Amino acid sequence: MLDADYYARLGLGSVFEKVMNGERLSIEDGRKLFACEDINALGALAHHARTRLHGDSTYYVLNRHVNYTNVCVNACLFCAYQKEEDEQEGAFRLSVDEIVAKLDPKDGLPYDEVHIVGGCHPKLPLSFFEEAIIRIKETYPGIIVKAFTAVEIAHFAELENISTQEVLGRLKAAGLEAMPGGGAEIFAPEVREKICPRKATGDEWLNVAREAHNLGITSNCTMLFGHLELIDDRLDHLDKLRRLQDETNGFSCFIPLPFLTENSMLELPEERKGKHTGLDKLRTIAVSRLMLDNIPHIKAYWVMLGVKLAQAALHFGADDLDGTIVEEKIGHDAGAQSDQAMTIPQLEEMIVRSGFNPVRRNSFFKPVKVEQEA
Ligand code: V47
Ligand code: SF4
Repeated sequence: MLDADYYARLGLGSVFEKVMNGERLSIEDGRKLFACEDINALGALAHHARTRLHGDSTYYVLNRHVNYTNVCVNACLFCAYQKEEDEQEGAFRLSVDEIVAKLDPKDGLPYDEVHIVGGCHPKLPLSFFEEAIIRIKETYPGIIVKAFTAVEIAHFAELENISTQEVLGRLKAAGLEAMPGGGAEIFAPEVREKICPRKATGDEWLNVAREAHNLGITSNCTMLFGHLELIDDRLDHLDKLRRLQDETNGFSCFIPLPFLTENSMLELPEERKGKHTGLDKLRTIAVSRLMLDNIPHIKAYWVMLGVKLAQAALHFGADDLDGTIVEEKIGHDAGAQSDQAMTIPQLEEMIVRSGFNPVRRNSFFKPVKVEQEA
C-alpha cells in the first residue's frame, strides 16, 4: 500500500515523502489529505505514523466517569445533557459523599483513573471541588484524578473572582493530576459563536491548557466535528493545538468527537442533516494523526464512535480506546448507541480482534499490570 508512485498519482507525492521522513505537514497538506479520494491510502499513511510511535500497542484504562451535575450556565446549542437550573426536571447535582461512593469498585479492581466533569453550575464553589478531590484521594490513594475541562476552570475563576492560574494551583494542591480535553469544541470564532456562544473562547481554552501544563498538570484535547465547521476550521483547530504543544508538551492525547445530534438544539443545514458518514469520522481521525505529529496519542472514544467504528479507527491512526467508563451521560443523552460500560476482558478482546496488542495504561499512558478480571 505504501507505494510512492501511487501517492504521487493521488496528488500526495510530497505529503507521502514528508510522512516517511517524519517531517511536519502544512495546513495545505492537511487540505490535500481531507480531499484524498482513496480513504484506504489515507488510512495507510496514518497507520504508518501510528505504528512508528506505538507499534501494535493499543491502550485502554480502567476508569470511571463521574458527572457531578448537568446544570450549566453555558447552554451550548449542541449539548443534549445541559439543564438550566437545579429545579428543572432531570437536573441533578451530586454531593461529595455521592461522588466518593461512586468510586467504590465493589467486587472489582480499584480504578486507575477517575474522570470528573460537569456542567458550569452557577453556585458550586471551588471549595466543593477541592473537598471532593481530597476525599477521593484519602479514600482511594491509588486513583489518579483527571478532572475539569479548561471551560470549567474558566468558570470557577469567574465565580470566585480569581485567576484561572489560582484555580489550577488550588486544585493541584488538593490532588488534581491531569485534565480531560473537553470544551475545546472548535476554536474558529465564527463557528464557536454559533454553537456555544456563552462558553470560554478558543483562546481562553488554550490559555488555561497552557497554564495547566506550566504547573505540571498534563491534559488532553478534543475537537467536536461534523456540525457547522468547514474543513479549514478543523485544520485551524489542529494547528492551534500543535502550536501549543510545541510550546508546552503538556498534551497526552487528542480525541476527535463526532457531533451526535439527538436531543440537540443545534439546527444543521439541510445538506448536512443525518449526513455525517463513518468515512468522514475515519478520515478526520487519520488526518489528526498525521497533522498532530507532536501529540503522542489519538483516542478512538468508543462511547461516541460506537465499538465497531472505534475498532476500525485503530487502523486509521488511533492507538487508544479510553476505558471501562462505567457510567456515561454526555454522549448517551445525545443518542450514543454504545453501552455504558466495558469490562477489561471486553476491551482486550475488542483490541485483539482488531489485530493489536492490548496495553492497560494509567492517565499518563504508563503501562499498568493486569492482575485479574474486572
Ligand atoms: O466537551 C457534548 C462533547 C465533550 C456532544 O479527555 C458532544 O480523555 C458529541 O471531552 N455530540 C465531553 N459530543 C467529552 C470529552 C471526553 C470524553 C472522553 C475522554 C476525554 C478525555 C474527554 O463532549 C464536550 C463536548 O465537546 N459533546 N455534546 C454531542 N451532542
Ligand atoms: Fe455546559 Fe458542557 Fe453542555 Fe456546554 S457542553 S452546555 S459547557 S455541559
